Amino acid sequence: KLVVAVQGTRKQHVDTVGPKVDRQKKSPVCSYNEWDPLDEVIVGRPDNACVPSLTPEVKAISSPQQWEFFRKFGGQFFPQEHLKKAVSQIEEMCNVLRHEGVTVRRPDIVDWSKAYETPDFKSKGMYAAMPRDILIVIGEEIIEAPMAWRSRFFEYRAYRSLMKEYFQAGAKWTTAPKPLMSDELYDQNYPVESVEHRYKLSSEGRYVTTEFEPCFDAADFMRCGKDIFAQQSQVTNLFGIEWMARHLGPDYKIHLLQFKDPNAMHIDGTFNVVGPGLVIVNPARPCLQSEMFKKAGWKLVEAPKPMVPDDHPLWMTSKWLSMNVLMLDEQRVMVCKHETPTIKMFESLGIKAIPVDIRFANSIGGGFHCWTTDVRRRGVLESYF
Ligand code: ABU
Repeated sequence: KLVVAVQGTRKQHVDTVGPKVDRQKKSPVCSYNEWDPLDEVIVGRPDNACVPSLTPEVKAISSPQQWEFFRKFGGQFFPQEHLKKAVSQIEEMCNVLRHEGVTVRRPDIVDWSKAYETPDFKSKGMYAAMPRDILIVIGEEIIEAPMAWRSRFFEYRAYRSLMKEYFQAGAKWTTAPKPLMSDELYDQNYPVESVEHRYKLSSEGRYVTTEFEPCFDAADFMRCGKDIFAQQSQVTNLFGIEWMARHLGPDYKIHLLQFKDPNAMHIDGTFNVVGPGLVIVNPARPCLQSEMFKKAGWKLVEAPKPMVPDDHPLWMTSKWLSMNVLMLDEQRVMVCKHETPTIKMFESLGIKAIPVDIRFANSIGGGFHCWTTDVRRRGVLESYF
């Protein structure tokens, strides 16, 4: 007999090493794509969100006009009045999800203003607002991503209570290799002064993150059953995509997509798959492989121009959050209540819009897709491509 320590007990004798779960019961974690009927979702928290410092990786995704904000507020909380409004908007979003029959789970509240130091760097935290960046569910497995920002090094701590609970109930729980985030991970001389130069660099596959060690944000992957679409970006390197491909093995095929996007960070404001063979594409960030989808019979629909006014602060993102929607199933989409053209576009596709207002929450970096990680959708592994 093997002897293992089981959580919450002294040593126990068991016949085999393995999870103490009822194997007849279904895993609480299970999702294969972005549109099957949603049963359970994690919604992020704006609480205690802090502004990251203006490090090379932050500079690479923000416009020079925003740098003064990061210089002034880096390491401090986002403006408190703004955060209060974000908290109440996200509470309302959770209520709407519950009303639509979805179980809502939340990360723990953490003080992100605490300074920390590893052998390689010093930083403060950022937030647990965007679970889509750190967690991805593929089948019955939930994977914690090896994110590239130093301010996000300890973000996983806010999700540990949930991860332990899902694991104990039968989910497969993986943390990808944690990056050191030493200086070698970042191109210290990444030229961010001109947008034109950034276009050139990204077309050559050069981003601020080097290939020193694997890193990725989970939001750079878009799940469509056996096919998963990924982009290299300012936070996701080829080493990280290779790790994911080998980790998932032959049941899944990862397709590397390229877009004309000088600030690439997260595929879900660029190429959002909302149904089998149905993609909302960003007209400002053309996909170099769009022919491949057309040949496969997929429908590519251009997102309408975003409606967000110029004076509304969007500190870490573009206006294209308008297309960063969350599918509740193939017929229902959670979409910004002010984005009338986007609502009309979905209605013309026969998809009912569930309008919600999270504009103040958008300001700290994400739309409905970013603010969530779907934990369980009712569906099976299929091929759509
Ligand atoms: N995950 C947020 C993406 C936002 C943008 O593409 O601008």
